Amino acid sequence: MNIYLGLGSNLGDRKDNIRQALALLQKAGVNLIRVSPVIETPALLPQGAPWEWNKPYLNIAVECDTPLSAADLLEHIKRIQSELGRDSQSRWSPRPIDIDILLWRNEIINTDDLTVPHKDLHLRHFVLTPLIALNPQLTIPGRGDNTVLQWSESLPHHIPLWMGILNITPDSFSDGGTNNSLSAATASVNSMVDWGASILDIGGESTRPGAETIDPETEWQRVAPVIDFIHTHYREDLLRPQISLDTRNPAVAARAMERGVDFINDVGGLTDPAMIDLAADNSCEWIAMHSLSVPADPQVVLAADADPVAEVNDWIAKQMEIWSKAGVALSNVVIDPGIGFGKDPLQSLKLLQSAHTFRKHGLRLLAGHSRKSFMKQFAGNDVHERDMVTVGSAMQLCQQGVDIIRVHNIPDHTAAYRGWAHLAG
Ligand code: A4P
Ligand code: MG
Repeated sequence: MNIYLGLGSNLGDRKDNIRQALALLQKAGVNLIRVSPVIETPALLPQGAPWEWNKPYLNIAVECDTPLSAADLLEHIKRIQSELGRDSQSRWSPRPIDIDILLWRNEIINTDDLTVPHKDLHLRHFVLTPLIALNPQLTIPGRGDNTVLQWSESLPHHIPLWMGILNITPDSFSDGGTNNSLSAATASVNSMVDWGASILDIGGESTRPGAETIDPETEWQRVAPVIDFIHTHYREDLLRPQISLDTRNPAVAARAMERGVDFINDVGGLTDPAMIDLAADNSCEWIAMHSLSVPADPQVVLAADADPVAEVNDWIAKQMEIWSKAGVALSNVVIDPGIGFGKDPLQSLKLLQSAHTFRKHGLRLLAGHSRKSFMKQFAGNDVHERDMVTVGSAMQLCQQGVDIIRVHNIPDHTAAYRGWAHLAG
């Protein structure tokens, strides 16, 4: 096990403070292995704090290594915090930067200056969400066998990561031309990141009911420029967004991994043997979606009297055995129950209502319910209305502990979440 640090900022240019702190840690001899997505969370405040302190934090976790001792690293941390303007001595007052040592390999450290593992990490959403994104199966030395994912289940809700949907299909853009599509896509990338998306899900093949299948080369030509744009634009940024490629095609997935994507969002459910081989041979993360047919075929659905929750749970258990045998690291797999893929609207609704049950397998969970037809009896086709229904459902999914929520409209979700989270505790 490596070393894990937690960084938080709720004063000034919060993202830039975290970037600067990471750069200064590197200069001090810390080798950054992986940086988690950035999350925004309400401030955890001491009793009786002035109301002006209630400023949301940005938090991340980093996996790293260093030849420094823990005591020496703490000295560097104190120096870096003061270099970045941390001066107040008041406990938990707003700060440009806070750096905590969360985990130090498998060690337990208890000195006057240092308590590692950090004393409250198993109780804090804003630490658990970034750690789960790095490795959901991390355990906390001295606290038994529970993984960070299991610790998060004991809390009343879980902070999700927002995944923004970016469809690079001809009918997604009214003007349709290649250059216009790329400039529209790159503008969407930048605004989604600014609004708080951690992951961008790029899709070159439509899987909606009635969609035509396309050849792998056409699919690749659609998505590659957007992947390249994100790489170029965020090359120097330690807080870059993660890239997910929405594909069920092994040839496209392989090319995307060579280009450097973080996730393959496989609507084929990681069932194609060629996909399983790729997942076993790479450290890329994999979203495995349950489906009965892709593109979604309204005629191919679970039996009317089937229990969709039991069906998906059985499928997950069966697939986990197959993946393990094939050498896929289960900590890299994220489960998606596949809303609308082989389920009628009521079955899809049932899956969303019971989403938390899928997390019992120890894997992360993604929900992709945005604007889908499960809402057709209680929402019209107007995009704004569908977005509002999507937002309302998403807040309940936060309550259930869903790890990644895949949506079209990022600003509506991050704003609604900010309100919901301040009351959720
Ligand atoms: N110390 C002991 N153990 C550690 C450790 N594992 N890592 C000592 C770092 N330092 C450790 O810490 C005070 C002293 O704790 C250090 O000098 C060191 O000797 P500090 O960072 O200077 O002060 P602090 O942060 O005000 O106190 P503390 O107890 O570390 O608080 P936390 O746990 O850092 O909580 N809300 C949100 N949403 N997000 C946040 O990140 N952070 C805090 C601070 C409160 N609310 C928050 C967040
Ligand atoms: Mg601290």
